Amino acid sequence: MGQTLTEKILDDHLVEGDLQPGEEIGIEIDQTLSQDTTGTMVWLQFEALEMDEVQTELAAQYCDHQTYQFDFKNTDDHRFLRSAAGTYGAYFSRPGNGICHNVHKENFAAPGKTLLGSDSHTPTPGGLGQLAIGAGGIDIAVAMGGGAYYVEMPEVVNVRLEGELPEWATAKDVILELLRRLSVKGGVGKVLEYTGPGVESLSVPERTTITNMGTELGATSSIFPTDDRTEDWLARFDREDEFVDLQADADAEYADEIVVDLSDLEPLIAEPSMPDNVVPVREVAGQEVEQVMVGSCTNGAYEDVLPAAKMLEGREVSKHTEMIVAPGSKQASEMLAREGWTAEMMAAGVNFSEATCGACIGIGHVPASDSVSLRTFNRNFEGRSGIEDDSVYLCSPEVATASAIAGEIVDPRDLSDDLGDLEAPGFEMGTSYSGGYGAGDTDIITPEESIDDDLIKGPNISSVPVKDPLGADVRGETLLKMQDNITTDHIIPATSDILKFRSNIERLSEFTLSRIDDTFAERAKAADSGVLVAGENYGQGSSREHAAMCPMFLGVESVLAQSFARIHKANLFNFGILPLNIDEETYARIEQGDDVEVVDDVAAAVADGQEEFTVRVNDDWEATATLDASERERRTLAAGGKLSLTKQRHSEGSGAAPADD
Ligand code: MIC
Ligand code: SF4
Repeated sequence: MGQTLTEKILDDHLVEGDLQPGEEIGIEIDQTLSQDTTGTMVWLQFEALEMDEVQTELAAQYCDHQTYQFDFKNTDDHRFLRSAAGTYGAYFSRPGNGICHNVHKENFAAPGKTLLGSDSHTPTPGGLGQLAIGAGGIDIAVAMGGGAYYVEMPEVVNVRLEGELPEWATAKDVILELLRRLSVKGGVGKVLEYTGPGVESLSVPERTTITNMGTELGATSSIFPTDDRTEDWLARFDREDEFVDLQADADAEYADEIVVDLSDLEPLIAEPSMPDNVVPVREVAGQEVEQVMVGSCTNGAYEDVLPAAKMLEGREVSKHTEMIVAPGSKQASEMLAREGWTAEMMAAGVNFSEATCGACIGIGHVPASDSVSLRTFNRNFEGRSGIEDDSVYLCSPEVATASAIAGEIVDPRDLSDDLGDLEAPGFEMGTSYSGGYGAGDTDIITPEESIDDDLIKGPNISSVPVKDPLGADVRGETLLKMQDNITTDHIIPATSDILKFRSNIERLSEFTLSRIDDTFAERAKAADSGVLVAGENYGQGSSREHAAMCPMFLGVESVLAQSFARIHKANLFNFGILPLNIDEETYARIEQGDDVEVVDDVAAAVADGQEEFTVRVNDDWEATATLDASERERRTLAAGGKLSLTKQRHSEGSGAAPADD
């Protein structure tokens, strides 16, 4: 039987296990990436592993989320990251050089290689045939140390693209259509592999918009085959020698097939406050829009901004609306500037931001109260923009720009009818990226160019908390009962007032779950130990391991949920928190404040491979909860987390870090 493209790449990198869906596999990692808000923990954990240098083919450290450096703590983080990259042999991309996914795609992403990144949108370069996966920081640290990455073998789903996009429909509408059909948990445990005749009609930047936002489906990764367009993309960066022809076998078998006829698509929009609240733009047209933002790792390429620039040529942004363009990389900014598009857009009333994540997580350009903000980003979780009760819509640059011109949400087809002379800009590749455009080179410090040979830690950079091994008793108050689809933005918000403590867990933990209940941290500390209860898809969204570290620091012993998001579940194991699955009935019955006890000798049961646990509530009623964990995850949990396990092995003298098998 033939193989899917995903299976081929996994097979090439397999160090443990079989490629059977649901089985745990270990794979070798060729490249890693980390960014500023997860990177400090990555390098502190790498330091704790006591390795001299990075072992992967390539490791890259970006500074992209908090580049405005409002506080010295951010600047200290950036300096620490530069020093760590230099000390241990990683590439360092300076603050302002762009968003990790965009800069990685331009400079390092390579077909057929594996990439592990401490950011959930790491799958972006799947658009050029790289198998890229997002994970928690300690998993990146272990991979940098030469350790395998362990993940449940995903089901590979064939997303067959047919036809071609009609005028005004875009790659963003392809992924919004999938979100509309599958929901934010529809991709959990899956890799979405794109095939079919529609693939060749999409350029690499369009493909990467789709793979980037596959994360919103909860997918482990998303990937396209390679072709002339991939080769052409690499050649634009003088990297054509990295091209590899990659296709699934003709007789490959997929777990499922989804057909998307591109020619049926129309401009779509995700309404507040979930990326899967997708409707045709025409259904919500007419609402006044106060803010429009074009950019982010989803739609921040030069080619994504170009349609906006063309649409604005000779026109103006409405007086009702502020329009901000935040290109995804400095290289994209430089190209737009040199080709005159920046000036054109400025004349139309657009403001430019540096190439940063920024507003995507509420750092700058926070919307006004009671206002609509239209963004080309990938997430619109409530409050993420920096104001509670926000109204953030997600759409393509074309819809965003048309709405900026109209001052209200509008389907660009209707605006072009109104204006008479507004043509669909189409999707055009940039003329040349290399030679002439310097940002790619000047803002990346290679390991050879490093100016550091020691770590520089500012006063806010503390150490990584380590938990004690799992004990026999897991018992405590239900500190919080939450609904479905709780995001890591709920657990540890990323807004600027909070983000500056990412390197200081004691301070950061004070904000744990504050978006749901601002008394949580205090109550958890007072209770000393406790559990959390949640519905489906607990921990969706970002890869931030802080969402496990902080609850652990506050004494949370277990999370009882109907289901978990993939990266967050791995992070719970990595920080020694017991993730138990409960059924709908148990979820409905447990109340906040209830006393929950896992009846068995938990440490022994976890180590023995026990799957079913009895949970006693208020010494009154009992229910069964299940632990779905591999042997390796059980060992990690029993030790109190991955770092504890590694340290334990060190002190027993059983091999050097990274201990992971
Ligand atoms: C996000 O988009 O939520 C983030 C901020 O990029 C996170 C990483 C983080 O929390 O630092 C992610 O996607 O993993
Ligand atoms: Fe940055 Fe937003 Fe992309 Fe996350 S989703 S990497 S915050 S631009």
